Amino acid sequence: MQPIFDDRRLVPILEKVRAGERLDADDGLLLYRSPDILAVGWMANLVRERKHGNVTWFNVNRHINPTDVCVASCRLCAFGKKARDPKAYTWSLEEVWQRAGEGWSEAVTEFHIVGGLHPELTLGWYCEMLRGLKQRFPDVHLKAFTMVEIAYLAQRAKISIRETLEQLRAAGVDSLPGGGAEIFSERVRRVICDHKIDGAQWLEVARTAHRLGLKSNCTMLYGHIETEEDRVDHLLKLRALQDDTGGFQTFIPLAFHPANTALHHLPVTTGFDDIRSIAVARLLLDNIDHIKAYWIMMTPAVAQIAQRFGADDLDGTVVEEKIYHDAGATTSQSLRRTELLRLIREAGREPLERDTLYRPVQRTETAFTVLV
Ligand code: V47
Repeated sequence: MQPIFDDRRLVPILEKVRAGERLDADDGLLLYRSPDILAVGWMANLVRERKHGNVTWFNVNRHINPTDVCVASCRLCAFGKKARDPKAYTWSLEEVWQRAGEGWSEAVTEFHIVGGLHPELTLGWYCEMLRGLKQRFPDVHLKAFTMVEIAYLAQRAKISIRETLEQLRAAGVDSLPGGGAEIFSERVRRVICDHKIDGAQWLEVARTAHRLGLKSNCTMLYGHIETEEDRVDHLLKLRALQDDTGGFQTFIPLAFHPANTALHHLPVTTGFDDIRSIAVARLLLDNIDHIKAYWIMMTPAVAQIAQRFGADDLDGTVVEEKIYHDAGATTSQSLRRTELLRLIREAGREPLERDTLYRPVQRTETAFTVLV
């Protein structure tokens, strides 16, 4: 079938997509700039169905944020607090272990664990936290610590990134989430997150993790002061690293939520931009298997539509979310498994529950089995 595109400039891109050819930076810019969202989405859907057929993956997980105390003061963030802030919190180990078991009625397959850069919690403390979680929840995959947290823990422990990752893995880390990447452009990072490791360091930590055999995810924060060139540059840097390591499992575009941040004057992203971010990622990141629609960030309604614009994965039951809700998200904190199933089925897709490593999961009311 030859689709009719309103924006004829997209036809050469369609030809490349049909031939399975890699898109370049100019293609990426045009995809971000074209008003023909249906054409962009049509091509992304083609790639998505080529890779995953009619399946939409989803998972049953719980987020755990042990502390919001953070030495960095990133303008993009409403979550991090200074230790002296009366609203700041740090859970004890017992609290982490207890909360991990709360708030969910169906067996979760994943704990997603991230937090602030705490000036006093040691690598030893985090390792004990992980060992305690593994002891209490041996079947649950621990997806823990962004590249930024890993670099900070290494710096404080005065050991290499590699050694830090090895210790965390020995204590229970099974894979790494994709947060903290923001946008790699140094010009933009100086404004939105000047206390964080730079883009090259983020990529280097990811490379080290992948070399050790740890899978990770990757993200891009969009909708603040970045340009379309910055977005394309970010995606192509992720693609280049993936060519080398193959360690990224999924890409998650993250829309900037300005409320309660130092950048609160910026407007929120539009549905158009959120859908387009999914589609362009699917088209440029030809070597990353999955594109995830994170409903907390884009609302369940938009995440549902995203399944027809390039996304093949819906994350997740979540249970307790702090980072986006501190920044003004009005979505709920949790979706039940049955609600995820409904969002997927109503989009005409086949739901397939996965574990963190994208292995199908079979479950009863209270237990699950990973099909390997
Ligand atoms: O690291 C922080 C970003 C990330 C704001 O790997 C903000 O499976 C928007 O990384 N507005 C956390 N974004 C979320 C994240 C994530 C979510 C779901 C799945 C996975 C995965 C990863 O959110 C942070 C930061 O990049 N963030 N503040 C804000 N105001």
